[in-house]
Amino acid sequence: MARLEQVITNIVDIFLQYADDDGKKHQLNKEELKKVLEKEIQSPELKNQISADDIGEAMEMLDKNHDGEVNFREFCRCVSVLAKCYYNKKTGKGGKRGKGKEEDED
Ligand SMILES: [Ca+2]
Ligand SMILES: [Ca+2]
Repeated sequence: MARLEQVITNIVDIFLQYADDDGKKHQLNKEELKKVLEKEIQSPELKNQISADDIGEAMEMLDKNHDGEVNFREFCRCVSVLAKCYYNKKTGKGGKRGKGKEEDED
């Protein structure tokens, strides 16, 4: 499979694997979110981006529609925040400001 296709299928597969584990299907509750962040993200730098050490805080940040769970759309936003963090690190852009916020101005 092409690399980008692998990324896409991985994102969907990872989400569904954890989201369908318990409670509502296709929704990550707090426990499920905790497992994803524990098992699928290792780098402390990335964990910090989404406050992964404090599951309540991470949930609050990711749960944009405030229904107490993380749906696929919210999960994608999370992946995109992490990708941006890695991109900024690699290109030396961004710096410390704008923690997880969606600012694109330079
Ligand atoms: Ca669930
Ligand atoms: Ca939600």
